[in-house]
Parts: sequence; C-alpha cells; structure tokens
Amino acid sequence: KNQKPCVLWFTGLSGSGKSTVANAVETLLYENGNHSYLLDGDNVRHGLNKDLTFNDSDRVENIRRIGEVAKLFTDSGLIVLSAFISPFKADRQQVRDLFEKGQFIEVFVDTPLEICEQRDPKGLYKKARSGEIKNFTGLDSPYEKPEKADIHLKTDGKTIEALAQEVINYLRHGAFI
Ligand code: GGZ
Repeated sequence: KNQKPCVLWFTGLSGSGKSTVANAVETLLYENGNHSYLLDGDNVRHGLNKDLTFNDSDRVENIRRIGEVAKLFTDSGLIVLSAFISPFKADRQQVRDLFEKGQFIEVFVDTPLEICEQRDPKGLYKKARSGEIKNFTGLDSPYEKPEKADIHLKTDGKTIEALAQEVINYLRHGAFI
C-alpha cells in the first residue's frame, strides 16, 4: 500500500482529547490499509521516558526524544501519530525542523481549559487545584497554543468520529494516503 510517511503531532491540554482522537485516526488508517504507529503516554512516558518528570526541562527532553523516535519511525515508512501535551512552541518547532517540508503535521486539539477541567477524567485537575500536583499544564505551568497549526480541531460540540475524519481528509488532500 502506497503511503507518504509523515507525523501527525497532536498537541493540547490534558483532557483535551488528543489520545482519543489519535486512536480514532489510527483505526481509520488501519481500515484504509495504512501502516501507522501511535506514540503516547502509555508507551513512552512509562518506558523510554520513565526517568522524566513534568518540570519544564524534563518536558523539553520528553518532546525532544519523542521527536527523534517519530523521525526514526517515519524513516521506516510509517505514518506516526504522537499525542503529548507538548506545551512549548519552541520544542514543537525543533521537532518540525527534523522533517522534510510538509511532513510534520501539527494538530491542535483545541478544547477550552474549562471543558478539560470539567471532564477531568483522571481527577488530575482536582489534585492540581488542591495543590497535591504542582506544575500542572494550564494551571501553574504554561501551554503555548499553536498560532498556525496545520490542522486546527475545534472540538467543542463535535464527535470523535468527525474530528478523526477532519484529519483523514487532510491526509487525503496532501496525498499522504
Ligand atoms: C500535565 C500531567 C502532569 C502535569 C501528570 N501537567 O491527561 P493525561 O494525564 O493522561 O495526560 C497528561 C500527561 C501529560 O504528559 P505529556 O508527556 O503529554 O506532557 S508533556 O508533553 O508536557 O511532557 C496527564 C499527566 O501526564 N500529567 N502530571 N503536571 N499533565
């Protein structure tokens, strides 16, 4: 199956839906016969990067390593999906610079902080508000929004399926799949 390797770099707050949408995109890619790999907290923060915390310099190193892994996987021909907060613009730019023009696709999962906090699927916002967790993104640690994401997903009121389809449409128009 012909495909043009690329990286779909999902960025957004905790609870914004990055992993959920990335998983849905991966399913659609699989059904289309494409070969992909999803990097997320489950397979990276608990393995390769388990020595890293959530302070600023460790987040920088987290993203740097994930960028390098994404580069290796695209070199092997895969469509890579990466789902990390990646809060700093400069780090996302540094990863973009590893790739050929157009090959790094920044996907902004734009869910307002208030909604992420309402959802609070793991109770982390609650813990951060009570001071049990420090340096929580969006509260006492910054999130630098992308200004010109390649794909801007305004998630409010949309289904996971529709959001995943927006990503698939982008890949089709760019002849990646
Ligand atoms: C933000 C944190 C924190 C702090 C633990 N700040 O919703 P989740 O649980 O599943 O996703 C969050 C995940 C963020 O890890 P990343 O590797 O994506 O972050 S970064 O790109 O900034 O390096 C959240 C959980 O880890 N988590 N502590 N302090 N999110």
